[in-house]
Amino acid sequence: MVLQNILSKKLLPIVFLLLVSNNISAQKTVRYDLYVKDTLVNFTGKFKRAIAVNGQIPMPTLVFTEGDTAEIYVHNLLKEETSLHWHGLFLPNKEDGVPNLTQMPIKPNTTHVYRFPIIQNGTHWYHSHSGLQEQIGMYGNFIMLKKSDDKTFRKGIDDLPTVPIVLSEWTDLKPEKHSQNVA
Ligand SMILES: [Cu+2]
Repeated sequence: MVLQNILSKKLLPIVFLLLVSNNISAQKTVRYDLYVKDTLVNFTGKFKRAIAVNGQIPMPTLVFTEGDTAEIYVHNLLKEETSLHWHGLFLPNKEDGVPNLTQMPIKPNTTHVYRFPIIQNGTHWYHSHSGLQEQIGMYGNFIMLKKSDDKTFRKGIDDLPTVPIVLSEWTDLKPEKHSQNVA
């Protein structure tokens, strides 16, 4: 009798709530960990400072499907602040990655988590929004695939294998100096 009471009055609403919340969050959370670190590159015969993320330039290609939740952990291993801006994405303002405007800068040796729903599809890119870090390596592809039940999904086209390509340039000049030269 006591057990039955607990079940009916206390547990059942909880079980019901769990079922409901499970349905709401049925979509996938896709997590990436990005380690931002100083590196040296040699594209011209001289070693120059650059910034690599997970050891690579451009930064890793991030792939999601519309409807996913993006969860991106940014581990700042630099000796300076950083930030990441998701170019052309529809997202809550606080996830937009503009330091001192939509968030505080990511301080050295700290981790910041960007979390936002993917509500569009297409090939975009992401980049640092701090100083001129983008110019020395912090740019990468950001791909949002269509859902397979999307009304506009073209079988045989949207499911073809794709290879993302980033075209970029390098100068041995410090970007701060370079921008003064062209300004
Ligand atoms: Cu941008």
